[in-house]
Amino acid sequence: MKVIESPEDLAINGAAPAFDQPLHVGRPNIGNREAFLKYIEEIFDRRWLTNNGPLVQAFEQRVADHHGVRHCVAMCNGTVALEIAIRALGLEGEVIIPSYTFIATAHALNWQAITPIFTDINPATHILDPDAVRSMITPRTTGIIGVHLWGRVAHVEALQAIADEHDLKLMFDAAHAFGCSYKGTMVGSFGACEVLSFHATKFFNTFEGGAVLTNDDELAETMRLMRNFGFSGMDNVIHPGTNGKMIEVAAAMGMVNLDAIDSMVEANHHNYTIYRKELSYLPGISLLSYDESEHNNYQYIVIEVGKECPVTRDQIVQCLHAENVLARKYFWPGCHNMKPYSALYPHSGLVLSNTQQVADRVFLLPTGTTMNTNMIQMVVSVIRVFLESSA
Ligand code: T4K
Repeated sequence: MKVIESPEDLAINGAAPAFDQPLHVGRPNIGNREAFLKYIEEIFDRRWLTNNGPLVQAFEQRVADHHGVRHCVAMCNGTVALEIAIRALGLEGEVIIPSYTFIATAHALNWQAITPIFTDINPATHILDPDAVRSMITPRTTGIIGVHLWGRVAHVEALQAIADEHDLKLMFDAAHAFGCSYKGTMVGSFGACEVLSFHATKFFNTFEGGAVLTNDDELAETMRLMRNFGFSGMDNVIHPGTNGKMIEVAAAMGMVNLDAIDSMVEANHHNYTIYRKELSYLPGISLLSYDESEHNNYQYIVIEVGKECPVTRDQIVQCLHAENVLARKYFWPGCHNMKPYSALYPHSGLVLSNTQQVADRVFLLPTGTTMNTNMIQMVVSVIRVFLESSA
């Protein structure tokens, strides 16, 4: 590995990149390969590939147990899981969501002709601000979708109080929050239901996949019907539905990754600790912290670039990309600035000043089981030398 001590060592100034191969945010964690291949052999032997197979059922039970919740309804991905949960809850009209989230939160509503009402976040926590939620309620509002962004659990109590007061449905996009807790209670039991994503880029993955967690027996049953075209036994359709089923191969990946979950969290925690130590000396650079008294998955290394920093967020990202460190500007520029929402609601930014500021100053750095201490120190050296050379 090269040494980065002065501006001439930086790739933006003509030096060779720090890394031969790109370092990705969202590099998949992969559990035991032999165990996975054994599951595949068993799937072939059984010739049962999808449609609520035995591995999907076993996987659902383990995910439900992991989160201390009655039901896990596994799906083909997190977006379809969101769509099904939204429909099963009967949401319509307007639904309040943060703009500062992955676009799927908004699209899952728009796809079903429901209007996402983009609402501002708390700039310190990056999660939906309950006071802002209150101010966005209209007679057309039917629900709120809180997002546990970066795995930091939303203001579940305040949002539930607002939902109860206004007779609204409350659910959570928990795509980032597998294995996270709030006041000791694991994600999965808040609101009417919570939606997980097991996409390849999540610290826990099933290649593609998602699930809805809920303690509501009736809601779970409805979602099980909806993910399988509304079939109740052979030739008997009793509900509108779609194809949201998880396949056996995905569940196999889930089983081996569940076996490795502690080591994956440990790797993320280790990386987070190293990043925190190394970054603490850099002016205007701060690392978003996790509450160590809760269960966290530490899957996102979220950096904020403050006013005291001599360079902009975009300049740092450009410098890192030149070194093959593919830092990401999640979730810039905010859903409200993306199509179709920027054209449909051109003025929504007027009430989203915190969202705009946060989206302009955040970037994410690589973590996960493919990163190690030396790599992190190198990434931070790049930022440090770039800042020093620009001061
Ligand atoms: N709600 C929230 C809050 C979410 O964050 C998400 C998904 C959802 C809902 C919807 O859940 P899913 O329907 O996806 O299950 C990625 C993921 O595609 C997306 O799942 C995730 N959030 C989002 C935060 O990140 P992109 O557009 O950034 O993906 P992409 O292809 O640029 O990949 C990210 C990096 O990971 C790349 O630099 C390459 C690397 N990578 C990617 C894949 C797929 C790998 O190294 N290996 C891989 O296999 O959205």
